[in-house]
Amino acid sequence: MKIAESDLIINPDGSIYHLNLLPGDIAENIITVGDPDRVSDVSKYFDRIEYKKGKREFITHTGYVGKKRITVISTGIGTDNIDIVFNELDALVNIDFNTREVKKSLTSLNIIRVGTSGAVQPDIPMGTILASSHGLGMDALMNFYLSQPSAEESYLLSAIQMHFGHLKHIHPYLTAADESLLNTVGKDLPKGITVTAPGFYAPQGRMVRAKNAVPDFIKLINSFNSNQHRITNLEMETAGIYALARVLGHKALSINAILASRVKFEFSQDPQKIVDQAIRLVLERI
Ligand code: R1P
Repeated sequence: MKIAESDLIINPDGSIYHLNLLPGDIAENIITVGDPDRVSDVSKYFDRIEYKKGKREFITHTGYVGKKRITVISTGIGTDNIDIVFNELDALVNIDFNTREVKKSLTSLNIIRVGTSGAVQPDIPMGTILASSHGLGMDALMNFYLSQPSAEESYLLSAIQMHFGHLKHIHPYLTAADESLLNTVGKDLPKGITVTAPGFYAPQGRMVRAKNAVPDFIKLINSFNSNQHRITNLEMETAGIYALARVLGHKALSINAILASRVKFEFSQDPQKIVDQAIRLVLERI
């Protein structure tokens, strides 16, 4: 079936609408970062850069580490941007831009987020590099896609919803990391459920001037415990990445550089160093 020109927008030069990339421009191993400036912090470790492209907050560098072709792309902040990046990355490999039809043989990308995050458990200090075992989305993205959670995911999500009790107006979604990436790239790293928030301030329990509708948000999330599963950290993309990767048939893992402790009220004096460690770890293991 032909995909409408209004549904999949291709620029006059044959590139995909927002990412400004041509099919063939992306590798099968993809690193996503939030901050556009972090793209060159990753690609400076490439042995060779094939090209640099970009539009808006979506900056892409593709190159090689040894013989491995890798693409690093910035998503900007939030799951609304993840919606754009994941649908367009998928289209680049799985839709024939000439016929506008889904290809017969589909490609599954390996997608690893290298992002920053705040810890909500006292035993996870700043400087930790943490792999998200699951993404718990508090945003609305997955209200708009059909997805089929596994039995384990459904069980864990129900346990979390019971724990959240009074927060009946929030309908979270939960997706596990790709197991093979979790056991390779994420091997021997601390792991836990990552909460993906639809904002940075009240949606992550921060209090500045506006009044928060959910009191003691950090306590509410860090006191959850079921079958060894606990919530370890907060950020703004992982749940969308895991859920859309699942829907589209890609593999995803989120690696978090812990820059803040939300329970010790601390923020790192040297965030760049922690992020650099996470970048190097991922490049060694990808
Ligand atoms: C908020 O400051 C941003 O930082 C975190 C959050 O997920 C959000 O995108 O990740 P990045 O540093 O990867 O952007």
